[in-house]
Amino acid sequence: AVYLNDVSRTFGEYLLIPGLTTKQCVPTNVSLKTSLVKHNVGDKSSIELNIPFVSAIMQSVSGPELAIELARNGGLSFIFGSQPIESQAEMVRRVKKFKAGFVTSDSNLTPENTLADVIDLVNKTEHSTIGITDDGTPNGKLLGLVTSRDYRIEKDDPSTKVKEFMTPFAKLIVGEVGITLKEANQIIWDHKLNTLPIIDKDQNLAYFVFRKDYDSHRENPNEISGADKKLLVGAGINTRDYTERVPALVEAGVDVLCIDSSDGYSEWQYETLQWIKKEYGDKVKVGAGNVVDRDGFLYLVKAGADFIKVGIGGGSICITREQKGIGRGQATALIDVAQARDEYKEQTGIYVPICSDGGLVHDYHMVLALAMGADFLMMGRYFARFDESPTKKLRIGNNFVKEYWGEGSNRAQNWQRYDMGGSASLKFEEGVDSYVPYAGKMKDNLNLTLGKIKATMCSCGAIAIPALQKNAKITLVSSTSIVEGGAHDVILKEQN
Ligand code: MZP
Repeated sequence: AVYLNDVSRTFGEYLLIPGLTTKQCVPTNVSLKTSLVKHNVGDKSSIELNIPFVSAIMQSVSGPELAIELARNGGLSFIFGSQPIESQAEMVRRVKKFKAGFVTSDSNLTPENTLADVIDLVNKTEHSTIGITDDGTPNGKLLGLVTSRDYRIEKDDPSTKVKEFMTPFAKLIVGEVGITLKEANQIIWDHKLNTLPIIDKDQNLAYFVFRKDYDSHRENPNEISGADKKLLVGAGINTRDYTERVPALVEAGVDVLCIDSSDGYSEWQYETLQWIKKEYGDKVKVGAGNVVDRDGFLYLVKAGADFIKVGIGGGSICITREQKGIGRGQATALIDVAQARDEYKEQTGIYVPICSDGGLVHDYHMVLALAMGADFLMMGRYFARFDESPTKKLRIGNNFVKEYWGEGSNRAQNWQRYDMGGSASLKFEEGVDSYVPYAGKMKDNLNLTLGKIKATMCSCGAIAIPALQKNAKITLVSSTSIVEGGAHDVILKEQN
């Protein structure tokens, strides 16, 4: 046997040491953008996420409702694969069909409306404008505005209206269609305008942001916000039926696939990756895993994986370590794989993103995982607690809970995830069926979590994930210093 000398450690055994917080290091300046799939060093990844969160490939987590909400918030879900091919493809289609039309405060549109509905409303409504931003949020870059037709000045028809609306502020933003809606609305408010023309010099087009009701926009310069954009969605696959499942998912419009297995260092995964790359070349992106060391990482990268998922036995519902005695502390696994990834990058000029999967309990664990080299994080328990997860909400005593079961539990019957090439059934359970405390809407929880992550990153002196990965200082903690880190030696007042 080969003995590894490093102890298997997990996130709770580490802390971050603050770096210099410069004046630019404020939470509003922090970008959580991250690469999802491999790319050449210096290039952008062809799929980027605005927040480094993906939801677990699990029946009790990643259905279409959660996928839509997470994508709208800048992350991505992998629709669970432990279901018939057609129903999984239908879930993917439901997410891709969703078009967000965010609208002025004075209309009745909801995010379910299509672009056609938005245009229809704009044409019917006097002086109404709907913005479209690149990420679906008011803070995204403005891609265009749907305005009532009269006010759109076409190339061949330079109407006098342009001149009428030309104000000093128009000059201010000539050629800057890339300002945000928030900024546009702020200019309207600051300069007490009724209308703000935005001129796209290249296109010779003028767009107008209208303030229909001055006072109602007073408090909230985000009122005109916009998006119409297809949402990103992923899907889990297995190493058994991929020749049928992958084409169906691709046909449904899936953006990225991930081979879902508790132990991904296998020839089954190698073959699956090779088949996908042979059939689709680089058009279909696929992640693989899970692995916990450099050997597993290099093997799957060689087979063509676009990202690698790290983690065995750390999931909150997972009993693989107890049942099979395999696994590795999540922090140690991540540090080892991240090192292999960095060496691979030096040797080849290719950056392969890694995903830390499972075992994240506290929000600060997420920052530690990113600092240790993860590019994005997969979570099950975290998302299972929200309204949008597909499971039942129940009342137990005075508390509300939601159901959360592992893919290795008898309930999920996902034998493919634990398949060692034998017969088609689950031999023994590797996961439990459980409850998690109900936590309300995803959006509210995400805002709090992301706020904490940004604040911690500022303490570390980093306003972007790559800078955190490069510069974070991480220390091991002793068990006595963990005690020191909580409230101690005081008598806590009772909380009502
Ligand atoms: P967590 O976020 O709940 O701690 O962990 C979620 C992860 O646990 C999943 O992404 C998956 O890798 C893993 N998982 C899912 N089901 C089981 C199981 O039944 C499991 N053992 O380990």
